[in-house]
Amino acid sequence: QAQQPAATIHLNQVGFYPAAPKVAVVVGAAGGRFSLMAPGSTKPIFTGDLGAARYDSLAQQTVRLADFSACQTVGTFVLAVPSVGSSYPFQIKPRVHEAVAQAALKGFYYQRASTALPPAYAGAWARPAGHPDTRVLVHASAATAQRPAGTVLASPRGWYDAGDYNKYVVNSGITLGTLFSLYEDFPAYCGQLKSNIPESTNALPDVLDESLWNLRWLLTMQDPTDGGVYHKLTNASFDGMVMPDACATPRYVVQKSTAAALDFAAVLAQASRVLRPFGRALPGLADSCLRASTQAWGWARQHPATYYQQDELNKQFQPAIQTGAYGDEDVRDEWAWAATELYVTTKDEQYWEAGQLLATTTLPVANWGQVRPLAYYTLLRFSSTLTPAGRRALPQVQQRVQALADSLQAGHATRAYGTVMGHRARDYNWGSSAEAANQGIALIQAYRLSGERPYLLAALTNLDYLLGRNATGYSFVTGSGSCAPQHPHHRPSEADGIAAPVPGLLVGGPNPGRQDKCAYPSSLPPLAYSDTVCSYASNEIAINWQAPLVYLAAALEALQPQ
Ligand code: 9MR
Repeated sequence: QAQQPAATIHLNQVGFYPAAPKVAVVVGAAGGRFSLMAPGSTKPIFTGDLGAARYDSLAQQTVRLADFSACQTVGTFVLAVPSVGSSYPFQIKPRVHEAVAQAALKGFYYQRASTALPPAYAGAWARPAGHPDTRVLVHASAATAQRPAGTVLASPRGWYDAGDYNKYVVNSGITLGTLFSLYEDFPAYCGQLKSNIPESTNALPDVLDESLWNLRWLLTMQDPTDGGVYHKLTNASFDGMVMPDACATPRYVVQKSTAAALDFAAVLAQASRVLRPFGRALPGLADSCLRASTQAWGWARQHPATYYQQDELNKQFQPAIQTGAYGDEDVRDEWAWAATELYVTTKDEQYWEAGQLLATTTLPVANWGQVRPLAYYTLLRFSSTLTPAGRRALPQVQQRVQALADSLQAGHATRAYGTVMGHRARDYNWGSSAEAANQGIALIQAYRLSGERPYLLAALTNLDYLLGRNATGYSFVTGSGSCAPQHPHHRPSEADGIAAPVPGLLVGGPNPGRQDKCAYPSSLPPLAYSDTVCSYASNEIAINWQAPLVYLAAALEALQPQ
C-alpha cells in the first residue's frame, strides 16, 4: 500500500542553505504563527507569521507560506503550525544538497546493464549481472546486405533506460549530453562529486566514469559499414517485473533513424572534447568518438527523414516491437544540436551552416524530443573560442536563453507554491519532474550569463519542488526526504525483495494523462501522482529525468557561496 503524506506542510524535506530563501507551504491553515524547533522539542528557535492566503487553481488548494529565510541557524528542525501540525524534519546547513547530488549520480550506477553490482558499491541493492548483450540480433527492420536479419552483434554495457531494461539511443543522447554539460560547466565541482563506484579511484571524475559506461555501449550502436545508428537495443516486448539476471528473451537492434544518428553525432562530438584531456587514461578514445560522430552525421545527411515509426515498422517486420518508441518526426532541433557540438569541437563552419541554430525564435525547455537548448548552452559555454560565424550568432543566442529564463521565472514568487515549476498546466506532462529540473538548468544558464542571483534562487525553488515543496507533498527522489516514493515503477526496486526502493532515483511525477490507468488520488494536474508500482506514467524513473536532477543539484551546490 502506498504511503500517503501525513503532513499538510509541504517543504523541501532535505533542507536549506543558511544564506538562501527558505519557504514551507502550509495547506489549509487559517493563519497565525509558525515556529521552528528541534524534532521532539517544544522550544522554538525561530517564529514567524504565516503569509496571506493564496489559491492554487491547478491543485485547487488554499495555502499560506511560512517564510523562515531569516533563520540561519544550522541544525535539524521541524516547522510547526498549531492548527495544522508538524512538518517532516529538515536540515539547515551548508552543502545541504550534496548528498542528493551524490545519490542522484549514483542512481546511474544502479542502472548499469551487463555487470554485477557488488555490495561494496551497491550495498543492500547488490545484484548479479543481467543482460550481457553479447549476442544481440539484427532485427529485420535493420537488415542490410552486410548485416542481414539475425546477424549476431555484441552491444554490452549501457544504462537501462528506466524501469524497463531496454537501451534507447535517442534518450541516451540527451542524458549523456546533460551529464557532459554538467562537467563542462562545473569541472572543479565534478572533480569532488563522488558516487563510490568501481572507477572512483582512477584519474577521471566519477561523473565521466559513469558516463563512459553508457558511452562505450553507444559506440556499439553504430553500424561501421555505413555510419548509421540503430534506434534502440530492445526486447520485442517489456520484461516482467523481475531482476535483470532473470531475463533471457532475445534482444534486437532495430531500424536506424535520423534522430538516433544526430543525437549520437552530437553526444560523441561533445564526448571527444570532454575526454581529450584524459588521453593518457583513455588512449585513442577522443579520436574514435569524433570519427564516429562525423560518420553518423554523414549518414544523417544522406537519410534526413528516416523516422522511427513503430506502428509502421510492425506492419512490415517480425517480431513486432512493443517497447518504448522515442519516435521524433521533427528533427530540426537534433540537426541544430549535432551541428553545434561538431562545430564547437572542430571549428569547421560547414557544420555551423547546416545547423540552422537560429531557425526557430523561441527557445523551449529541453526534453528528449527537444534538444535545441543543449546546442544553445554549448555555444554560450564556448563563446570565446568561436569562429566569426558562431560569434555573430552569440547576441541572439544569449538573448533567447535569457528570454526563456525570464518567461519561466516571471511572477513565480507570487504563485501559490512560489516555485518556478507548475504555473502552467502543461508543466505536468509525462516526466514532469524532468520539466522542473530542465527549467532549473535554463535558469542556471541565465545565471551564468548574467551573474544575477534571482535566476539562481529561482532554480533553487525547483529543487525545492522536487524534494517536497509541491502539491503532493512528496519528495520525488527515492531515499531523499521522509516522504519519498516507496513503490517506483522500477523492476529492480520491485523484484529485489528489499523493502526500500533503489535510492537516488527521480520518479516521473504528476501526469494528468494517467496513461497507465492505475489508481490515482486525484486527476488535478499537480496532484495526479500515484506512488504505486503500477503507475508507469507517474512513478517510473528514467535516465533522461535523472540527468537534469544530477545537473540541478550539483550546479546549485557548486554555485552556493561557501
Ligand atoms: O518519457 C517518455 C514520454 O515522453 C512518452 O510520452 C512516453 C510514451 O511514449 O514514453 C516515455 O519514455 C518511456 C520509454 O518509452 C520506455 N522506457 C520508460 C520511459 C519512461 O516512462
